[in-house]
Amino acid sequence: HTIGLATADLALHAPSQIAAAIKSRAGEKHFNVVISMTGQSGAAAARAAINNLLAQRVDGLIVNIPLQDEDAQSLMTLCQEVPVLFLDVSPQLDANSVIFDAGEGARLGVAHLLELGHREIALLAGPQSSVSARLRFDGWQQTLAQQQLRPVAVMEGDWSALSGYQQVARLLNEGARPGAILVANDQMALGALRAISEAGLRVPNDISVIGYDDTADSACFIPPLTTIRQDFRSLGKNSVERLVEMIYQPDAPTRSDRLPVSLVVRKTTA
Ligand code: IPT
Repeated sequence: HTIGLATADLALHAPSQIAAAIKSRAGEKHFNVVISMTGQSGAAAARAAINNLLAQRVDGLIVNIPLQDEDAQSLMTLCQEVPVLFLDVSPQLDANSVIFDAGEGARLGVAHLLELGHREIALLAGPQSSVSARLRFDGWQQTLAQQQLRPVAVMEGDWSALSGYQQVARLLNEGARPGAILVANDQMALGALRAISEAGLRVPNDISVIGYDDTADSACFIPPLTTIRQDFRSLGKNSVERLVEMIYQPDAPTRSDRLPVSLVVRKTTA
């Protein structure tokens, strides 16, 4: 039996760790995994990746590419009888999915900063073409609004460390001095740490930083990163088990499973 994994850019840390976790759980269940990766965002690239896997006659598909509801719907039609499980879609979508709770992750990050007494908070969001980036951003804004707070600055990167570096370097060059920055992933947080250090400022004494993902390297950043943990091994395990169920019980009802996230406090917040 073969599972097809259609994935976002594997040069990014989170998708590569998710792919590794899927591969490892599939191996235990004696399933092969074939991978089709897209470097671009958008439905056309996702469609090409999925067509490529269908041509290899996979028994089921896991799709870890950010998709709008209507794009995910039309891709399900494309797959016909082959079961599809989505990992990066909105929780409202009527489809089989296993997704992390983005609202909860956003709330945990803001709550941690508020407890430390921060009020001047800047946001560094992921690319707004990504569903998860938008859900995290909306969650930050809503949680701040509940305290009658608004972000002191809003930035957007492309998930890469370099984009985080550039965005935060520009903010600091303009003279802004937020007390804390909420960052939508750990790679951009790594770039943010470099920009803050080059501006002659200290983390966390001058500026606190919170990441998102808790990818394997984040505990080794300087200083070790406070972040929102998404347990990618658990996502890999859950998604393979769900897909195998779907392959053997094609008539089971459609379900969206939510995986919890948690705050990991290290040394970048005070
Ligand atoms: C999401 C990561 O949090 C982010 O860092 C980036 O790598 C993105 O994937 C790439 O699409 S995790 C996803 C399962 C929501």
